[in-house]
Amino acid sequence: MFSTEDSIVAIATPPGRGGIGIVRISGPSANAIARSLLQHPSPLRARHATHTRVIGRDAEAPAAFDEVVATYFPSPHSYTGEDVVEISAHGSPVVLNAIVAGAIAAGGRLAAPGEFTLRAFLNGKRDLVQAEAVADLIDAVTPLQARVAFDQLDGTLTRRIGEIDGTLFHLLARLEASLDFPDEGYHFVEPGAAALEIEGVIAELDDLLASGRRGRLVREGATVVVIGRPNVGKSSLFNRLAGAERAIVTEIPGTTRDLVTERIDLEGLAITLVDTAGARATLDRIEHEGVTRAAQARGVADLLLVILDSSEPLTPDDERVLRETEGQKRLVVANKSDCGPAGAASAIAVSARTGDGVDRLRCAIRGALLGHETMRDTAAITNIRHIALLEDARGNLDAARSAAGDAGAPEEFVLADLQAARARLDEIVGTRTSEDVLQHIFERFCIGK
Ligand SMILES: Nc1nc2c(ncn2[C@@H]2O[C@H](COP(=O)(O)OP(=O)(O)OP(=O)(O)O)[C@@H](O)[C@H]2O)c(=O)[nH]1
Ligand SMILES: [Mg+2]
Repeated sequence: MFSTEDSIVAIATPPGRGGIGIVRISGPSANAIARSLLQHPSPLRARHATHTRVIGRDAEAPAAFDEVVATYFPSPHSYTGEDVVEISAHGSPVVLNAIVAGAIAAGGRLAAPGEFTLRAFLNGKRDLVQAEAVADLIDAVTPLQARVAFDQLDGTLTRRIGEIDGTLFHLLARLEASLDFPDEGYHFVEPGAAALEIEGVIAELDDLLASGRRGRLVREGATVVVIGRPNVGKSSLFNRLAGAERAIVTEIPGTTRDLVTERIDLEGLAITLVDTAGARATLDRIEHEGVTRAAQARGVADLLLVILDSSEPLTPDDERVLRETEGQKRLVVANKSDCGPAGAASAIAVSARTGDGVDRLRCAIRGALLGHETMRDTAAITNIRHIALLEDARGNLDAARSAAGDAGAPEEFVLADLQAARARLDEIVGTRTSEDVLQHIFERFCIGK
């Protein structure tokens, strides 16, 4: 299914116009295809920028249509591990499409999404974790997301998993030796010691999994929903946090009737902030629909901001909102601190009008979502596929530990469970991953990557 026999071509730069656009060609005939497009008399020098021109494919009168710089990366020292030629032309879609069309006419095939990175994986240039990190790095919307993705691209997670796998391998080897030489009356590893070692590996997996929840927040972002009774200043605070006058603010209770969303970067966290209609019983059909939508938004929130108005006593509507959200992750915010005494001691006092306390609120949001440690050197794992496989491996190790601690259980049981755990780890880095999983992973990429 994944053929690497042919040569693939695609525009590697984003769609649209720009100063420079790059067409990438990879595969056994990349060099020949490129040369048929270029007006360059001698062969391209490896890893040298060659200034030349691209020519049209009209055999009668092949006219040059742009000045380009072509770079030839012979296999295996290229992104994909194959022969690669990159042609940097002016960033005109017309020019770039003409180069791609010329490459296809010369025997190339248009690359599928992610196919360059897939080939890099298939040729052993990158493991699966690193290939997935390429997509994450390209998709990153905050600097923190980019840094975590680059860490994985750099191999941090791969090394960590390699170490864990190494420990398991060492243990397996000794257990097998004990099985192979039972008559010598000599255990290469005592069952009790094996259980302890497995325990240690479980602790490492737990450590990694604990970073996963926070890592996922960094990678996928979080939804923060602003709720409260009408007129407490939800939309005003929403606008403050968004840094733009997105939602309509008036002194009339019931102003907001729909969900208003805005993506914000909150100290590196990608947050989808949602403003909602004020919670109250209403006969107005439009407002009623807004209140229903607000309730739905509550259901999908990673964090709720429950807004109170510190210039007024709590109303029954406030009390109902507080009661209903008790079990959910929330921050209680006392707004309008500029014109009232601070409300409940546990509430965060802010003023959407003056901006007072808003920085503290930002910190509190980040803290509520991530915990207060910094992300440095910790978020090794962000991807739900990795998390699921690590959890499976942990399950296998649990079983292995029980079997190792149970004098009656045959050692083969321990071996089988340890092998199953290693297989899960292999799947993460891609040493044994089925084709449909690969297909699914690389479909996420865009063409040219
Ligand atoms: N003094 C003061 N007034 C505020 C503050 N925040 C909002 N207001 C005022 O409170 C009124 C209501 O503000 P909104 O932001 O529309 O309130 P809301 O909670 O979105 O109201 P609904 O959309 O009706 O549910 C407006 O007149 C705002 O100017 C604040 O921090 N201090
Ligand atoms: Mg509003």
